[in-house]
Amino acid sequence: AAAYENIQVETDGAVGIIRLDRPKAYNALNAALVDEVGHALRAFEADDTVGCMVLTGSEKAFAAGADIKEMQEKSYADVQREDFITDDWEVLTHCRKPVIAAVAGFALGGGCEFALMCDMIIAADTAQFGQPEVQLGIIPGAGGTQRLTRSVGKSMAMYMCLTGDKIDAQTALQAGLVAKVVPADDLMEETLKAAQKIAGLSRPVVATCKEAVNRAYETTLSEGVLFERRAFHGTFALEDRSEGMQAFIEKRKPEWKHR
Ligand code: CO8
Repeated sequence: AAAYENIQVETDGAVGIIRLDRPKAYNALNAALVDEVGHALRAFEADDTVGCMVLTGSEKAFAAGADIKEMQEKSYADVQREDFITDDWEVLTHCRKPVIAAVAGFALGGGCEFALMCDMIIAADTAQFGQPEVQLGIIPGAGGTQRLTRSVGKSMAMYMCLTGDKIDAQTALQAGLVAKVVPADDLMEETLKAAQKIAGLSRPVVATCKEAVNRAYETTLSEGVLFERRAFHGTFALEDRSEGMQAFIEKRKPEWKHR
């Protein structure tokens, strides 16, 4: 396995787990850490034994945002030239296998944005989400004004982005930012349960389903519905589709071929 300095990587059955691990800085997302996450994601993406991924942090923090000490020295020309730092970060949004963010503690700034790039968020009751960028004289730069707004709607997004106030896990649940809130001690167990369930399904069906949901963010309703219908039709070409329905009728568990 590759040697990483800012993350830990392991597998649990068919689930690939990436744990952000920069405890000195609440997992602040410096370039090295983001680069390592990209590397680990690509490795799991290419690994046929992996069907779903989990991105998590520590008990205290998912991530406290981009590394402020690293950003502090940069000029406009620097960030513009580097296209700071979208390319590396957006790796998360390109992968075809589902990624679940398991969030405990702080998910602030780029940390909240990183979680929003995942396909769903499961939160510990200790989770706190926020976009505190305005307090640093900047605005969110990795989806905090865009993905967050689509996730929680205008009023809550404006509230979070303009005040910088954190919201707790229950508020995040009510707002639709997270799919589920669980006791902090159960975070990994509950997240892995969902991840294992996904990883146990037919791979092409899961990938097609994720692709279809994501179209909802990129296109009009009628185009999205058409995309969905064709993708749905496409599943009828799979042996796994026959098997899934056959198993239901025979009252047994399906045995997916494409795993
Ligand atoms: N960057 C660098 N270091 C950090 C960060 C950070 N984001 N957050 C915490 N740290 C460091 C602190 O500097 C401190 O280091 P040291 O011990 O060397 O002084 C250590 O972590 C512990 O922090 P605190 O002493 O502050 O701990 P507290 O428990 O008092 O507070 C908080 C914890 C609430 C997490 C607090 O540290 C905090 O508010 N952190 C900053 C949160 C923040 O503003 N995040 C947004 C950053 S900006 C951003 O993310 C923009 C993203 C744009 C993406 C661009 C991509 C295109």
